Amino acid sequence: MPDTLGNWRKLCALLYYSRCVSMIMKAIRIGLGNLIVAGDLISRPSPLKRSAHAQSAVNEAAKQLALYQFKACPFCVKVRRSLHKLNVPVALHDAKNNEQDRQTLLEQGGRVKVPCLRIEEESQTIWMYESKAIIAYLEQRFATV
Ligand SMILES: N[C@@H](CCC(=O)N[C@@H](CS)C(=O)NCC(=O)O)C(=O)O
Repeated sequence: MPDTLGNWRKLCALLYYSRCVSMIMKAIRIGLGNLIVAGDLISRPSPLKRSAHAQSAVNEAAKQLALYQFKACPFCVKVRRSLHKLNVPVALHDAKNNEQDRQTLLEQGGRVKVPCLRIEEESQTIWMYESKAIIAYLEQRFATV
């Protein structure tokens, strides 16, 4: 006779074990994410200083940009750090906790991957993915203004 009760017990133990492992992994991920956010906050470089006129042009240009991001994503931290350093006040959209922002990113950007910079141009809207590409774009556009 097959040991049905024994097999059920083994299955339950396995499920319980894999749930514990996934909870521990989640806690480590959240802990690391928050550590990176805190590390960034205490080590940020001072923002670029410009004349009032130049800064006001940058502020105006920043209205055409929006960053879709997660708070504790290390790639998003890198991009936010670059925005801070370049002194570009870009609107941030939380694509993890804000359902509407998440949906907009999915429908208009094409996928829920962050960071993603929305760039409004005269004739089109560009959804730029990849932190390296975004930082290169920001540097090229704002580092010398
Ligand atoms: N190579 C990308 C990596 C970005 C990335 O892996 N982002 C994660 C969050 S930390 C994400 O959006 N994952 C969801 C997915 O890939 O679908 C970059 O540098 O921007």
